[in-house]
Amino acid sequence: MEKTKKTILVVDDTETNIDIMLELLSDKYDVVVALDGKSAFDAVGDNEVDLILLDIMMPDIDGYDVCRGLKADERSINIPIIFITALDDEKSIEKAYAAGGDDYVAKPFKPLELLARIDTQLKLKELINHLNYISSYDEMTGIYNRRKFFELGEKRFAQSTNELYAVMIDIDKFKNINDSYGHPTGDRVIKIVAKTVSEYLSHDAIFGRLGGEEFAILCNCPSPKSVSENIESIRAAVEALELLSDAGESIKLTISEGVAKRNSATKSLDDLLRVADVALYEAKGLGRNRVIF
Ligand code: GH3
Ligand code: MG
Ligand code: MG
Ligand code: MG
Repeated sequence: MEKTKKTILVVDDTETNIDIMLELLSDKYDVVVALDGKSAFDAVGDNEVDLILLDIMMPDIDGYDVCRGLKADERSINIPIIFITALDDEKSIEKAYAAGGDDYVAKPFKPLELLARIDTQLKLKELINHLNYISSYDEMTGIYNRRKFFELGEKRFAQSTNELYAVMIDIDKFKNINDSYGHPTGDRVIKIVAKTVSEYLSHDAIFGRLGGEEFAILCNCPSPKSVSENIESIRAAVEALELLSDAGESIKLTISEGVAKRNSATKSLDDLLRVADVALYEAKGLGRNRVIF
């Protein structure tokens, strides 16, 4: 079930401060408490935290270090952090923002102002999440869009050696599908192909829609044989789909795939995709509905 209340983590070493926060926040938010820096990291790991209220002066790890640590971690980088502290000199405020803090409230604070600042940070976070989503995913299919595919692909290329494969996929004679059954059916076919391919991929494969009815996969695999088998299974699965047009006619659907394996001549992701694209082109030339490795 989707959770209705947002979760706020309150990090403070003084119990009275915690009690004040619980009193102020508990009606509207789920509140999680940490009494020191180490527990703050644990709490972020264990809960889906939406925002953090962070004290600065604490024994062991101070608030600045907690903030730096959380903002350096991919998993917590987008959680807004509001410092809430008795320190109200300019240097401390500057240091808090330099550590990655999103806002700063000095104690004693005005309760309604704090609630408003929390609300603002939560709205900003939602907006950022939404922007991240729409800049990364293809609206029609829900898989990575071209931009995200290349962003993740470049990273993967930099990390992987020869066990990296690229697969280019293109729907065969797709223009005919549009022409015969209409554009909305064409859209439906694109979605079904994306879903079918997804079902055959391991969780760490990078799969994106590069445009129109063209897709690409990047995957690591120790054995070329298992890659070939997997890619062939995808082709066969698409061919076996039983699709009907809106008028009830059976739609014949196939794809062609070109596969490339990284080797010493592959200097970039573009090189690898180019080789896969040449293989795809060959698959088309040989009559489509096939895999060329
Ligand atoms: P081939 O087997 O050689 O790939 O033939 P093809 O007909 O698939 O050729 P091509 O790749 O040139 O055609 C792609 C067509 O896909 C052209 C374009 O009108 C259509 N198309 C591109 N994007 C979309 C989309 O989002 N939805 C629909 N329905 N059609 C699209
Ligand atoms: Mg303190
Ligand atoms: Mg095409
Ligand atoms: Mg095509």
